[in-house]
Amino acid sequence: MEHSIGVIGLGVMGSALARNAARNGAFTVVYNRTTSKVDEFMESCGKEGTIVGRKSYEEFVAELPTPRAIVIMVEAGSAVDAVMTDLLPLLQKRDILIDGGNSHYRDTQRREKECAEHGVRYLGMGVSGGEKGALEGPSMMLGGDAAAYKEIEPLLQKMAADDGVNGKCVAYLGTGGVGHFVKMAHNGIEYALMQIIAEGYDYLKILGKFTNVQLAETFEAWNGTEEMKGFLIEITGTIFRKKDDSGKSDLIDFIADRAKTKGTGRWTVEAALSYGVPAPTIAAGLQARILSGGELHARLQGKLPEHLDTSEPVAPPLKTRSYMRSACELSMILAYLQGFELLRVASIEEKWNLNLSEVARIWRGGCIIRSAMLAKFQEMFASRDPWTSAGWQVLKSRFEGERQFDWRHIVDLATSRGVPAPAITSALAYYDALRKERLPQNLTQAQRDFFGAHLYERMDKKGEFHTEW
Ligand code: NBP
Repeated sequence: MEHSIGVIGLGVMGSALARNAARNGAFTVVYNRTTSKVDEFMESCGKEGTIVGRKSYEEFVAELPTPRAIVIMVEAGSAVDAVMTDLLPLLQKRDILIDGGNSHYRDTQRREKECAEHGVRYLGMGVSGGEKGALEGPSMMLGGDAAAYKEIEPLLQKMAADDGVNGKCVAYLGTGGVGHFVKMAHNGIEYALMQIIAEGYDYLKILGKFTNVQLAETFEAWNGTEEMKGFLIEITGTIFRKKDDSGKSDLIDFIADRAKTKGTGRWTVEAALSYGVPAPTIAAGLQARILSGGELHARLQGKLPEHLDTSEPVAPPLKTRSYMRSACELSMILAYLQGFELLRVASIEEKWNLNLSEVARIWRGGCIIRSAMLAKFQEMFASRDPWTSAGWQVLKSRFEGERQFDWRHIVDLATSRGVPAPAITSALAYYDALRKERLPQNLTQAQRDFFGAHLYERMDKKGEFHTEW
C-alpha cells in the first residue's frame, strides 16, 4: 500500500484519526493500553479500510513497514512519556514518531531530543477539530523534523480538511515544538471566542429577554454573514435548538454552568506573560471558566448586594441583536489578533520563522476556531507589511462608525446592569489602549522612579533620568 501508519491510543481522537487514515487508503495498525478497546475498535470500525489491531507494542511495531510512522494519541503529559518509554527501545533509526495530542511545546522539545538519541525522528502535531474533525478532516499543525514531515505529508494531505482556497489544512510550521505551540495558541483563541459568545448569550437572554428560539435565530443569522461566519457561531445556533431527552425542554437550560479546562488555555496565558505579550481577552476566557467552577462563586452566588433592574428588555430585539453582533465581531477580531501577536513574538524569540499567513490558512478549515475572519488575517500576514495590507484595512474598517458605537453601548449597558462581560470589555479596553496616542504609563514610570529609583525616559531628551521626588 502507498501509505502506512500506526496509531497508539484508541480514545476519542485516536480512533477517529485511525479511521480517517484507513479510509484514505493507509495500512493502519492500532494499539491501546486497555486491550479490550482494540477488540471493540476492530469490531466496530475494522472494516473501514485495511486495519490491524495489536495488543502489545512488540506486535504493533512488527506490523509496520519501516521507516515506521507512528502517531501517539494519548493524554498530554506523563502518558506520552510512558508510551515513549515502552516504545522507543523497539523502534529503528529513521522511524517517525508523531505526538498528535495537546502536549506542552517544551515537552515536545525535550522529547524530540530523546528521540534523536535513538535516531528516531520526532514531530509534534497539533490536531484540531474534535472527534468529527479528526474523522472527516482535521486541521493539523506540525513542527519538528522537516524531512520526516515530507515523508508523511501525502497521507496527511489526504486526511486533512479543505481550507476553502484549494489547499489542505495541514502544514509543516518549523522546528521543535512549534506545532504544539501553534495548537496551544489556537486553543487560547478558542477560549476567548467561546467566552465572547457566552457573554453575548448572557446579555441577550438577561437584558434582551431573548428566548432560546430567538437566540438560535440570532446565531444562525450571524453565521449567514460574511463577517461573522464561523464554526463556533454555527454550533451555538444548533445548541439553542436542541431538546433534552423528554423532547419538551431545551437542553441548554439544564446544563450546569461550571466550565472545565484542560490546560491549553492556561498555557497560552502563561506563554503570553512569559513572552511579554498582552492577551487580555484570552485571559478573560480562561478566568471566566475558572471562576465558574470555583469555590468563591459557589459561596457567594446570590448573596452579594445588587441594585439592578433587569425586568424590561433594554431595546427591541433586532436592535439588541445588531448591537451585540458588533460587540462580538470586534471582540473576536481582537482575540485572533492577540493570538497571532503571541505567535509572532514567540517565533522571534524561539527562532521558528513562523509563517503567520500559513497558520491562518490552515485554521480556515477543520478546526474549532475556523471562521471567515481568518481569510483576512491570512491576507494580512501574507503581506510584507501587515499593517498596510488590504487584509488589515478590511479588518480595521470594521471598527469604524456604528459598529464601534454599538460595542461601547453593549459594554456600557452590561456594566451598568450587572451582566459580566469580561471578554468583550477587555477587548474594548485592549483596543482603546492600542489606539490611544498617549497612555498613562508616564505616571507609572514616575511612581517607579519615586519609590525605587528605577529611572524614566523623557520625550524631549535622550537618556534615562532620576528625580529626587
Ligand atoms: P482519551 O482520554 O479519549 O483517550 C486517551 C487514550 O490513550 C485512551 O484510549 C488510553 O487508553 C490511551 N493510553 C495509552 Br495507549 N497509554 C496511556 C497511558 N500511559 N496513560 C493514559 N492513557 C493511555 O483522549 P482523547 O480525547 O482522544 O485525546 C488524546 C489527545 O488529543 C489529548 O492530548 C487531547 O488533549 C488531544 N485532543 C483532544 C481533542 C478532543 O476533542 N477530545 C481535540 C484535540 C486534541 P486506556 O483505554 O487504557 O485508558
